[in-house]
Amino acid sequence: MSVEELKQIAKAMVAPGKGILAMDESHPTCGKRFKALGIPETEEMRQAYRDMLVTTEGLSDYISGAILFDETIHQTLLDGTPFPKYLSENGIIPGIKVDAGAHPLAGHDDEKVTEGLDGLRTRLNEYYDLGARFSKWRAVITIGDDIPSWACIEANAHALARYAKLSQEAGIVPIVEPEVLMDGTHSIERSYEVTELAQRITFQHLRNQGVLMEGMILKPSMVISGVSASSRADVETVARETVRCLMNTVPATVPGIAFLSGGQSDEEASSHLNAMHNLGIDLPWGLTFSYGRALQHASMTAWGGDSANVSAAQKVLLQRARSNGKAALGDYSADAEKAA
Ligand code: 5MM
Repeated sequence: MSVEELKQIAKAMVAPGKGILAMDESHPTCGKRFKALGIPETEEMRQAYRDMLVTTEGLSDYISGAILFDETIHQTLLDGTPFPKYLSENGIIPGIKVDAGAHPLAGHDDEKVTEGLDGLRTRLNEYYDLGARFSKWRAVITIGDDIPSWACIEANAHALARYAKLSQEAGIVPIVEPEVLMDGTHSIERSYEVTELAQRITFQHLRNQGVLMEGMILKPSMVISGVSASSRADVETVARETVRCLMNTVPATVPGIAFLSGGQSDEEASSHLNAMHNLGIDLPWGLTFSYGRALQHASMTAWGGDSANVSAAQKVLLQRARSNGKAALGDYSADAEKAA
């Protein structure tokens, strides 16, 4: 695949008013979400659930791409159509999570490094043949009294850069996801400090490995107060600080930035993105969403593992996708969503 094709795919992933559906939960994460709703944690249920998500009529009006898990990219829909084939025939670019999860970082209690580089070149070529045109790798950075350590930031940035270059070599657009967790009591100022550092060092490593800026997407967390902080910054402040951070770290040649929701409520995730588009700042890159929970949670709850609820659950998913699509244009209103 040519550089031009990588650029085109990256651009299509962040087309105006569209974002990415993160439906790449590993078995433990998917199991946790199913268990909380009393849904059996089986392969058949994961297939039925993800079939429900992707067959939502009109989804491609707001969703440009879907990130799949290894199991899903090898699975078929209930009617026998392979997931990647169905997605691309229905206007949604298939993507794939390629990391092997965050594991304890040696010598650094409470910190993690994402693994999965061994054999990655071969896996990427296989995923390309299965139809994947973008990939995703998530690094996890925790804020605490004495963390993150330099070792954690460096190790994760290096792995992200190696992964990104391997993806581009395989003709696949990498989504680079350095997630700074919301867990904790930290202030928004501390969130800014850590997020800016993580992004800055990640881009240093991306450049060191020769990653093509025009052929990648950044998937960051927002600059936001810790979920257990005694007082939490308001929507306007989160939007302003997040954009200020990105302006300081992300080259203007990167075509797009697609946020994770990270445990924010549905309304918060949409309101923050919406506010970023109403700051009166001319943004050099596309700015959109790549939400997992903030797109899926309400829909999964409505579905509850019962095929009788498919159409109700799809309605909920479409509403969340539409709201976030509007937020990506600065046109979202929480009140209008409630009324709908
Ligand atoms: C959908 O969840 C993704 C996979 O997580 P695990 O590897 O832990 O199972 C996750 O990477 C997700 O893509 C991002 O965190 C964004 O999801 P949220 O829910 O934070 O928007």
